[in-house]
Amino acid sequence: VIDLKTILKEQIPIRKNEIQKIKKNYGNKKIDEITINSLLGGMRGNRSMFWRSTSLDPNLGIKFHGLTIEDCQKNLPKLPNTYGQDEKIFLPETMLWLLITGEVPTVEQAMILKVELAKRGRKLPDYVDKVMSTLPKDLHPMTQFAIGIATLNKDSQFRENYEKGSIGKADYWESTYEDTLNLIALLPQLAGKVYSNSYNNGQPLGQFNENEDWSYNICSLLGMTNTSDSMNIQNFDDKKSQDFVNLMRLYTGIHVDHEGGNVSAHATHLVGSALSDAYLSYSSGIMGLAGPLHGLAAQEVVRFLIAMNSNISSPNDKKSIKDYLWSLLNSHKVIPGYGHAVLRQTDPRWTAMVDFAKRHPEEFENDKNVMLMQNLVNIAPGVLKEHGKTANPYPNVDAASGILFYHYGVRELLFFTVIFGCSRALGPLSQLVWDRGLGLPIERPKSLDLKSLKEYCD
Ligand code: CMX
Repeated sequence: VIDLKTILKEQIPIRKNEIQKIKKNYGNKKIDEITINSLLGGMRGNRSMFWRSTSLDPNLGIKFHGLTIEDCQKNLPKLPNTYGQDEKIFLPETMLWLLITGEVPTVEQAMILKVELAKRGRKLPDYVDKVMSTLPKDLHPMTQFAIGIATLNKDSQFRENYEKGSIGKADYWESTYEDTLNLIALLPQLAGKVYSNSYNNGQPLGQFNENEDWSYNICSLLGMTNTSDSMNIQNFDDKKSQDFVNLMRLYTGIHVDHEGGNVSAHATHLVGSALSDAYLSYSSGIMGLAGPLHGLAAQEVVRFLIAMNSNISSPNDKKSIKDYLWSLLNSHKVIPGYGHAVLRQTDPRWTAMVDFAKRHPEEFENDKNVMLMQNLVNIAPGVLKEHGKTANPYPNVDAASGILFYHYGVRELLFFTVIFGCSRALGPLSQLVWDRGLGLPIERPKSLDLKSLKEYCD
């Protein structure tokens, strides 16, 4: 079978049956315990959510249906006739197939999905364009993005069918799938619209090319390719243009999901559990991604690297770097880009981004910020260990991602999170299709008021 929807149609009843059996036979089996610390500590580590596709291993990092990032780089197919294709970098389209089906697509399957997304993404509906054009240019890019996504719910097939009463519960997944694909397909257009609204007086910087892939179109709509689709605002030559598109593919391919409990994924899942459609659900995810403790971290790292570089004589001056880090820690500040709530090793997403820089030495050899980013990994973990508080002294993905985009000219730091938001759609929305397919219920944990909490304190 080569069609994603047909595969889903086959898989859903099988998996639904499996889940029903698990519920029937093991429904009362205990998985975890809730302590007062977890209740008051953001439910950290509580095993209380079902998330089908990804799981975070504290040492190996994120796994996509069991595959590490390295596995995905090896196994996800590279597609023929893809603009500037880097043999090591997979397209997010292939990852979307893996997320939804649990299987690595064939080249043919991935090609069909790529073409289908490009078809669905060719034009932003006029009413969305109009709504977004009226937004203040200085409205936060993530607010604009969330508004654009939520506005698309006018076209939600799920919402329309549900209102008409024309579908039963067993069919909910099908229109959710249509909404999901339509939404993911339109994200390059929405991101381009936000970028031109915020930074180019609303004037388009590029156009959508139906023959190209999803990440290429994000770049062309930002005006950042040297092809005829784009204004080429950075004056890229062929190589730089292709490298930037590959960086975008890499970034948007590995940020798709980080299991279910992170704020953007959880918010999408929670709102979706009320049978809100894919657009409303994911706009909530975007609102969460806009928080400084979640999606905004990459910009903090960029500010930190620039500030450090202006305070030290050279990015190779180990002693000054060490002193700078200690001055941060001594004034009770964190070292941005280091540490993680779950991971206990270097984030493999960081490794993938740094590997990109290492494979393009001529591009980055004079970039002081990238140099500093690469040198820090030999210094910061030692400092953090000596400091003695941080559970994980190693770099997370944000330590590398923002500074690479910055290098290519994305200097509008607030916009980084919009690119993150394009990528993060793929995981939580694949889950939403399965939430409907499996008929998962509305989420409704029990909360305790202070009086009830105190009753546990005797
Ligand atoms: N620099 C200095 N101190 C740090 C630190 C860092 N990079 N990371 C953790 N610590 C401190 C914590 O602030 C905490 O101190 P207190 O006990 O005084 O509150 C202590 O070490 C223990 O924290 P932890 O259990 O190691 O980490 P948490 O799970 O509480 O927090 C995180 C995780 C990411 C918020 C934290 O490591 C941090 O603030 N890092 C820097 C910011 C950053 O890089 N954020 C991006 C996160 C990327 C992602 O989530 O995907």
